Amino acid sequence: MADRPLLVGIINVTPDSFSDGGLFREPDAAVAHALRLVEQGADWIDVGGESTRPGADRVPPDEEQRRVVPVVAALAERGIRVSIDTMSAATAQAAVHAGAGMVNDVSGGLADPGMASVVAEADVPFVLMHWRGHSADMASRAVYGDVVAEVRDELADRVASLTAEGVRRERLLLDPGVGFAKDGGHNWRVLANLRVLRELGLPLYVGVSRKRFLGALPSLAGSDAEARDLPTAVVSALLALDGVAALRVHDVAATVTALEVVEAWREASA
Ligand code: PMM
Repeated sequence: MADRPLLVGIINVTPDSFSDGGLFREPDAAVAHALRLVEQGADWIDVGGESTRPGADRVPPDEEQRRVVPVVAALAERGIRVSIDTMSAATAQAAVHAGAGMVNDVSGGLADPGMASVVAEADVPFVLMHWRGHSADMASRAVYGDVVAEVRDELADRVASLTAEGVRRERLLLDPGVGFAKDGGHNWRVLANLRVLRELGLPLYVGVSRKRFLGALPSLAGSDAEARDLPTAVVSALLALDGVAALRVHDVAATVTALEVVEAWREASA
C-alpha cells in the first residue's frame, strides 16, 4: 500500500511493562523478538527500558541505558531501523550513538530539559507525544473541557518550544498520547477526531496497542492484555483509513493483516 502507515514494533526491555513486562528483559530475547517483528513487517523497532504504565516507578538513566543500549546496538548492526523510547536526554544520546535513528519521548521533551538539544544535534525524527506528567500522577491530570482542542493546543506549544530550541519542524511526528492523562472517553474522543490534530500540519504517530481502554470493551471483561490485540487491530485499520503516518504496536502480524483489509477496501472503492 503506497500510503500505509509505518509499523513500529514494540520491544520493552523492562521487568514491569503492563502488557509484555519481563518477557524481553534479557538482550538476546529482546533481539530475537525484534527480528521476528521485522520479519512480520515492522518498519521500525521501538526499544524502551522504562515502563510508563500508570503508577510505574522511574528508572535511573544509567540502568535504563544498561537495558536498552545493547539491544539498540545489536539491531542497528543488523540494519534494522530502531527508535529509542525514553524521556532521558542522556539515554536518547547513548541510543543514537548506538545506532538509533529516531527518538520517541512520551513526555514530548518536557521531562528532561536536555532532550531538545540532543534531538536538535542528532537531527533525527522525534515523536512528540502529548503528556501532562509522570505516570505516578497522570490520572489526576485527566481533566479537560474539550480534550481534542486542548491536546492540539498543548502539542502546538511543544512544537513551538522544540523548534525554538533548534529541532527542525520536519523532524517532528505528533502523538496524541493515548492513555496518558486520559481516561477511556478521552482516548476515544481524541482518536475519533484526529482531523483536529492534523490542523498542526505534521504527521501523526499513534499507540493504542493493548491499552487499558480497549480492555474495557464489554466483551473483553476479565480477559488478559493479549485479548486486546483484536481491538488493537480494528482500531489500527480505522486509523490507517484516517491517514495516520505511524502505528506503534505489539502484534505486528495482526496489524499487517488489518492494513491489508484497509488496502483491499480502498482499492475496491477507488
Ligand atoms: N505508549 C507507551 C509507551 N511508549 N510512545 C508513544 N510515542 N506513544 C504511546 O502511545 C506510547 C509510547 C505505553 O505502552 P507500552 O507499555 O505497551 O509500551
